[in-house]
Amino acid sequence: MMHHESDPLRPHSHEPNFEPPTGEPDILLALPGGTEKVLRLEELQALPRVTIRDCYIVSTGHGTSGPFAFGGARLLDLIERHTTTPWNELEVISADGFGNRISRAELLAPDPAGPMLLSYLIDGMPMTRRHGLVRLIVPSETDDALRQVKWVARINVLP
Ligand SMILES: Nc1nc2c(c(=O)[nH]1)N[C@H]1C(S)=C(S)[C@@H](COP(=O)(O)O)O[C@H]1N2
Ligand SMILES: [Mo]
Repeated sequence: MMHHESDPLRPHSHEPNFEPPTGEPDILLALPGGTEKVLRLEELQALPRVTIRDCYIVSTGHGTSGPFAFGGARLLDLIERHTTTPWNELEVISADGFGNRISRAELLAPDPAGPMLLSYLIDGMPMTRRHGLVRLIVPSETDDALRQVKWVARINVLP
């Protein structure tokens, strides 16, 4: 029988976690070639702040919440600030092992709904760890919240 590997970062059905798995919002950025940088919240806050209004978190299990205005740094701004070598794909992985794969093409051509954010503000207020600090916001995703990754802990930049 054929064995199929499943990609843990590919959207799949999932019961969301509600308890923050760890305390600190630091993000480990792993760059092509092996360099790793620890990003503190202050570094996200120093990048241009973008707000995306009318975002809904649509859960197949526990209903829809929102609308929220999510504020934060553009994911593309952060990557471009820290990377000079060419790259093709990002893996955005949470502290509870949830994740999202993002292609360079997708990041360079933002959806009309808005660019992907590393969000640390919700409705103009600091996001709490319980809310997901730091949360990936993918405005184009309106189905099942599988890309709205809470507790981002690691970003792998792949060639
Ligand atoms: N880190 C992490 N992010 C996650 C999940 C999770 O389990 N862990 N669940 C996803 C799913 S399936 C849903 S429906 C939403 C729930 O978001 P909420 O807690 O803001 O309602 O978070 C998404 N992001
Ligand atoms: Mo979900």
